[in-house]
Amino acid sequence: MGFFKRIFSREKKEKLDEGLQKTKEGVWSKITHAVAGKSKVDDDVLDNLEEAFITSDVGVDTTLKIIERLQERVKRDKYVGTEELNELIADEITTMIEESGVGDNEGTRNDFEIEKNGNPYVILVVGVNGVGKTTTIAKLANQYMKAGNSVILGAADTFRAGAIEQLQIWGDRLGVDVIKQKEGSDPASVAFDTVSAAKARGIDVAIIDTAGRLQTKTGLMRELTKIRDVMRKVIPTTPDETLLVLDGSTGQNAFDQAESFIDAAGVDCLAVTKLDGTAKGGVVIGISDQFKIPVKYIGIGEKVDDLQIFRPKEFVRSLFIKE
Ligand SMILES: Nc1nc2c(ncn2[C@@H]2O[C@H](COP(=O)(O)OP(=O)(O)OP(=O)(O)O)[C@@H](O)[C@H]2O)c(=O)[nH]1
Ligand SMILES: [Mg+2]
Repeated sequence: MGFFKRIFSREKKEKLDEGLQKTKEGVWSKITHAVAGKSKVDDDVLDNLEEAFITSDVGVDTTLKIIERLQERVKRDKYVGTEELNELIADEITTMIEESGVGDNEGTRNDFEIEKNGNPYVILVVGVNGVGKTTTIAKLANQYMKAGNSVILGAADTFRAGAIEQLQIWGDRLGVDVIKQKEGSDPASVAFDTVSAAKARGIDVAIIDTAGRLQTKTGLMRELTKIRDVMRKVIPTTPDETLLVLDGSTGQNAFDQAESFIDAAGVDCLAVTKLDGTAKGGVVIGISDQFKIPVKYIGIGEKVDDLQIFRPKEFVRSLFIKE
């Protein structure tokens, strides 16, 4: 058991390292630049680091918090050599995220295991256009199935042409049923059908796709409330998760989206996608620190296996520590 777990973890770590490659390269070169010619962490180094974090999309507020923590640490430890800096940074950022009380998915939940109580575990997936909602749904379905759960999908993006078919293709590929109606039909009605079908068939997990919507369109944000209200006619406590998907490669835009959706749509947790192929992965650190809801999943590629549970320590070490 322990042996397999170790192998699995190593595989996951390799995938994470690979997915974060571009962000890592950016972060390393900026840190190397920040400490150039210095043997000791002093105010100059900290100033340069501040700039390095801000330009790595960590965000101003979170950067200032990190610098403050590093300052205190340097004061406490008296002499801190620049060769220890990366360890120190990784340490302080991990602790900061863990102290925020929302980032620690470790221990609080096992990978894709759910408590079975007779009702399906329902996930409502929301976000702006093109962030990776539908792909994330396929990835989640895949992982939940691998963990031994039955899954059903709901095609409540009835708005975009081809959206229902896109989900159906994933459904066929994964071997899961997709509940759907005609294009243009009421998304709340599809959500209702999906939760009803999941309950009637004794399915473990129901994941509902929704149309991309801009956080600035109040009518569309209200539609999400309606979808939830209608689902609750089947199971009053549903959905178990309203998952907001954010495109990590958009950096600061992802922040703005999170802010508005959390206010308007009762979001419970976040998925940050497309962390592969971008140097803006630092955004996950800022998002974990700034919002009171957790980043639960990260997307590091287009394939069904390219999704991981976000674990602050692993993530931060992957970014800052060369191993
Ligand atoms: N590289 C990479 N690409 C991703 C990731 N997640 C999604 N994508 C790609 O992003 C594009 C959009 O993904 P969708 O899942 O269709 O996004 P969506 O939010 O459902 O889009 P709409 O339904 O149009 O709002 C696709 O080309 C996906 O393959 C990821 O983690 N990494
Ligand atoms: Mg979609």
